[in-house]
Amino acid sequence: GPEVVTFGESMGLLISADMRGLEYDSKLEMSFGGAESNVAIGLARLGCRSGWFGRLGEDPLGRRIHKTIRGEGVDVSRVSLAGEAPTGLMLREKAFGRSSVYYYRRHSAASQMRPGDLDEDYIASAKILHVTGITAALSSSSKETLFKAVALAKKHRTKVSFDPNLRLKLWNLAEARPVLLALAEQADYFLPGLDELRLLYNKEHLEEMIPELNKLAAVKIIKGGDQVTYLLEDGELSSVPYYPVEHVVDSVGAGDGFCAGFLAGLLQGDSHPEAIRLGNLIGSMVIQAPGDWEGLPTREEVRSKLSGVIHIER
Ligand code: KDG
Repeated sequence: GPEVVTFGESMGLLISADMRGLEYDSKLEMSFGGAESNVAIGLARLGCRSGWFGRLGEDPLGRRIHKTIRGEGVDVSRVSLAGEAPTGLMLREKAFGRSSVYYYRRHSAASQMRPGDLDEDYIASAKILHVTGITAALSSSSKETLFKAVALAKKHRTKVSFDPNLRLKLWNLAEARPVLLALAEQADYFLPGLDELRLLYNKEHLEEMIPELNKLAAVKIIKGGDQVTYLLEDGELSSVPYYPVEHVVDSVGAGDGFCAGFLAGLLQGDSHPEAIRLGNLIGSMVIQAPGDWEGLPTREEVRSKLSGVIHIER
């Protein structure tokens, strides 16, 4: 089975490229997104065995998403195309240069995920379970499913990688904070953005948050520092510099690209700093192409980019 399994909601995505946005545009581009399937696709492109599962509607969007993720080499054997609810949808615009997203996902198929959907052996046989906080925001049953999946992973000593992915359009900070912190306490790898930590700990500077963060058993990897990713492990804070990016095309999905690179690094036995460096590289490459996952690089693209400096030998 897959080395890394992940699950969550993936949705159709309609994008307005018109600079005045959805209110005026008359033609939209079609794709799909989902933080967890973005990571699964990134891992597959780097040559890792990844699996993604979740509930999709028995509808054109659901079938399209299912086939595309499978076509990327991700194991989708545990995906269920449920009939009773539609696949979720997002609309995105870049009106006047600012990227905004509008969700049409309430009561979607994914929100009806329940703990009974989980395949214990599938999680038990993986090395890593990657999950994000979005799944806890969808519904009480999907939140229960997330906590159950984490419990199953810990029971079978499958490592838990947790990206809080705080989406304030889905729930408010008062609801999200206790749930995300409870998940962080159970993670082996906690992958927040610095801005997310500012909201979760209600503090401005990373130094002020260190005492709280040190209480977490997880290896803490903090994205979105000033041109660096921080590593906080056993009370030691260090940082790994970003790769310079000349032109950012689309920063959505950067965090998922980072996670894919970091997890791929772990799977090939990299040290934490080296795995973070690979995460920084993948993140820097995915934002130089449009789409949430379309720009995720293959192993070959990484190798040629680095002219053989980092070997991704499987
Ligand atoms: O990280 C990018 C994801 O957020 C995007 O692909 C869609 O999962 C998504 C969400 O809930 O915004």
